[in-house]
Amino acid sequence: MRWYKESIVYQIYPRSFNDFNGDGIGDIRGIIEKLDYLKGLGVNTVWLSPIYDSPLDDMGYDISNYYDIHKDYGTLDDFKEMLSKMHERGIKLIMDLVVNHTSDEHPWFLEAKKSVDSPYHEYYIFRKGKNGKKPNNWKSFFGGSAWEYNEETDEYFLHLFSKRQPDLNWENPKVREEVKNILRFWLDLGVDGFRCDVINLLSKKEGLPNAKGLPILGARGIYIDGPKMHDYLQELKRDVFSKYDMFTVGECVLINSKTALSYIEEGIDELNMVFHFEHMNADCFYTKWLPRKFKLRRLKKPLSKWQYDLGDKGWNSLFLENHDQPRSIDRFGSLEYRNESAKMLATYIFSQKGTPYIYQGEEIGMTNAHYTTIEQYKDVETLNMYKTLRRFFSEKKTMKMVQRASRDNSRTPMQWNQNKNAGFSEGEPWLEVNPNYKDINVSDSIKDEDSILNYYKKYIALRKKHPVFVFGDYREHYPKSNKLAYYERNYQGKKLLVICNFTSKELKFNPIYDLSKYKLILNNYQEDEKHLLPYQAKIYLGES
Ligand code: TEU
Ligand code: CA
Repeated sequence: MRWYKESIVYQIYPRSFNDFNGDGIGDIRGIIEKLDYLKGLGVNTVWLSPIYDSPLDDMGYDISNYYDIHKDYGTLDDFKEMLSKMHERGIKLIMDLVVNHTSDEHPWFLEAKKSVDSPYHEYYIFRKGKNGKKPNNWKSFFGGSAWEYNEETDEYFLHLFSKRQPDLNWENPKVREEVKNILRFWLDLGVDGFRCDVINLLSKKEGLPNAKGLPILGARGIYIDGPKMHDYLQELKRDVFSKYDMFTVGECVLINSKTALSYIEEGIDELNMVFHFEHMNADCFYTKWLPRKFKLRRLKKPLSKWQYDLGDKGWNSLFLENHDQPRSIDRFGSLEYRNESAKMLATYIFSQKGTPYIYQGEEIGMTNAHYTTIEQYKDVETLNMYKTLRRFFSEKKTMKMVQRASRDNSRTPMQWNQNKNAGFSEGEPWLEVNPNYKDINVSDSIKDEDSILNYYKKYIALRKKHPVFVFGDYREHYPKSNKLAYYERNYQGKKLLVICNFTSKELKFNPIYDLSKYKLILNNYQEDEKHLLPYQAKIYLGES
């Protein structure tokens, strides 16, 4: 099964993609309307963020029915139609699998919390308090304790995310059977794989011991990459994954390449690849809420490490954006050189070895929301963090932090054209459109030869044409430079040179190879000088 290696994935955040019926919320019919757009871009796989029934406390990452579509998005019939229209166009679909936790409105949890005698009580993780305190010191990823009191049983339940997202008890074989049934249901409908939400949190260490050291970081081996992770994944593989032509990408919190290999190494194949976040610290300390200045080395170092460590043993996933991360131009590129830096960032990340993941809007260079009041934000993490930060900082300082780090930065509606609401919706959008849609939108990008979008198209076409993009091994040059990113890829006698200027100044460099023997196959400028122009990116192809 190698098709996932040749996949170019496009992530759709359905609520903000395209609204068909004018209620201000993106929907499945809206996606169907844009399939030709995706086909034209050249992507061959779509990852759809959750569209299941949900009270939307965490915008769908809190599921109340795994077998149905949220009415905001349409019906199961709409879904089937979308899937078959994707397949007709040679586009595969991977769904989001969110099974570390459910919604607190899932019928299992509604039963579970009623009584310790309920058969569903064991579906979740309930514990008595200790001496009037919470059962242990575990922290939620969204801030505060990971325990919430449940009056009916005089116990606490565990929630590693919002208190409306109780964690499932994977120790319970019934829970694992439920998950397998969910998987089979969607696979039998024809779905081609799953992006597995926070999959490395499933196993909680027996006895639920206190985490030591820093919050969350100290949870490694306790509830991050816990002791039974391999057992659970092996079981899913044995009973489900191995029976279908599909792939999985596991979202793995705080994972390093060594642990990743223990899941994805070829031959083990518990998962096909993982998302890691080490390079997301290039402009912060472990969390976006602790910012620091962007340094290129901090981006290159972890990415190169993963390239070398996975080598030909495991497969990488390549991304700079998703629905949890602010926009990459604001973080690693330049708003002043938006066009050039967006193209450069794409060239840099997607030419490494692995499967590219493009997040909606990245291909037209969308930027952060920068709302001015907290009322404009909708994301639960943002609202929680706002409250926490406000205790320590002024309104102005807090808002600055929110503007920089909020997940809503990448969740603003997709900018299709210059019409009302950027062509996203006829109604009032659920989240405000970024006013820069007059300048940044799909329709104008299609017409402009020099647009980011047209560069993406060219790039994707090249990638499909030359197998060295997919299979070539990776070797980095000038790893210590904070200005230049330069690496080569080699495969079956072909060599690619990928050269990127991460600064707003002209940059001289020694190209190492005699470039006159290479063909310049991609360049984000018309100019081709010896030195690099601001945010210039070039790819050369030659013989090894
Ligand atoms: O995110 C997991 C995750 O690690 C988040 O805590 C992430 O670090 C955070 O969003 C950064 O701000 C996944 C989903 O991608 C996210 O949207 C969900 O909220 C979360 O799981 C819970 O399901
Ligand atoms: Ca709608």
